[in-house]
Amino acid sequence: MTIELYELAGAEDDRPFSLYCWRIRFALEHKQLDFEPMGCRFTDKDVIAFSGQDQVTVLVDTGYVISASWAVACYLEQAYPDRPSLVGRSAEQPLSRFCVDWTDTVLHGTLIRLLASDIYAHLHEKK
Ligand SMILES: N[C@@H](CCC(=O)N[C@@H](CS)C(=O)NCC(=O)O)C(=O)O
Repeated sequence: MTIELYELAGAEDDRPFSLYCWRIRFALEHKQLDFEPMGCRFTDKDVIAFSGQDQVTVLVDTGYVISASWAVACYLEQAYPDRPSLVGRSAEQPLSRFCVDWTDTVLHGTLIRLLASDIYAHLHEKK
């Protein structure tokens, strides 16, 4: 069964722009797991209503529905222990969590200033 990754997309499905979902793309690539990208627009929340909330990141794997990138990363770590480790499995996890918090509070603010106009230019007519 294919892993599905729901992520924000604009006019082109192959230009997903959620920084949170990028993390999970990197995680899936790192773990060499195939996945199906599922585009979702800002105004198209019905697509992810099954997850019980209204934001991406959402990952579906063998019937499991996981939302929020950190929870998804931890799920992948537990579900695929034979694949290369990304966030660590015990003692290392707090360091990974620190990196995530730093990325959220420091790096995203800078990145979004660089990306915002490009995201706007590629929005779908549905937004
Ligand atoms: N903590 C969440 C962040 C969720 C989030 O902020 N998602 C944004 C995309 S970057 C979203 O879905 N925005 C659409 C909206 O709020 O309508 C995660 O790590 O996945």
